[in-house]
Amino acid sequence: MLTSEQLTQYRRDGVICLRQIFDAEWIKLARHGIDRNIKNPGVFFRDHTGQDGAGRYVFAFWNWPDIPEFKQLVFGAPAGTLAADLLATDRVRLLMDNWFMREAGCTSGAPWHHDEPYFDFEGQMCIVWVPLEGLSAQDGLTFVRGSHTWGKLFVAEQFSENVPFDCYGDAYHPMPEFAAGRGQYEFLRWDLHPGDCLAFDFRTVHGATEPRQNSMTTHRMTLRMGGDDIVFRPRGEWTREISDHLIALGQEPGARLNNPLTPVIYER
Ligand SMILES: O=C(O)CCC(=O)C(=O)O
Repeated sequence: MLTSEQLTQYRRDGVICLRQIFDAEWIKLARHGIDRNIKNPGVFFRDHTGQDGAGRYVFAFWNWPDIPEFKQLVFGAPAGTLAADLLATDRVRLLMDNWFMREAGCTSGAPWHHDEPYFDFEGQMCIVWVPLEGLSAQDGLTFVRGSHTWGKLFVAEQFSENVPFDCYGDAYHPMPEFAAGRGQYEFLRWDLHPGDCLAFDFRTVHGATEPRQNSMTTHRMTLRMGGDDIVFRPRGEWTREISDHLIALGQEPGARLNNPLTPVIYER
């Protein structure tokens, strides 16, 4: 599905912008699924609206078994095919479906982070991030080019008030002050139209910390995926709720994924 130039770019930068991958039907399904989910939020619904309360910033994950629209997106084209190319694997597992909504006027957003320390998974993983409305570069995500190759784990930040949550241990470093050292880093971001997506490595540092320009509510659907060799390794207290959930579904710590919530969604 992807050209060798695109794959080279993904491996070099840790992120790639892909144009017109998702059709109008996919976008419609994702929007309907989100609307259905908002009416019936599950246990993994999170409200990270800032203290000023100016427009909600909410997200939810692991809803695909209960939301028929999400089930269709997860098992249908093209997300799995895309991940098979990005991860150079023949079997792709869904790790998580996760949508985000930022209402008009919302002042809160994703702090600088990379996804690795939020998850109990070990191995090669990618995220496909699909905006469901057009977005200016400033309203989307900004990436630190090449940060997936730094070989460093950063403290997982809580999304609401940008304070470190209980992520501890010598392995986790403080996130660099990007605003102060802007010249040292190269940043990547894109204007996006419905149908476009950003695909990025689990280790690539990114955030949405700048003031919003968009005066309308925006939604994005993301699928987090890995190869069939992903191992489940609970990280610590800060991921306990999600680790316990997988363990209750029969997932064994230290073993390859084998639970109904993270199925194989694509096989070549
Ligand atoms: O879309 C957003 O608001 C944040 C997404 C994000 O940071 C992620 O998917 O890792």
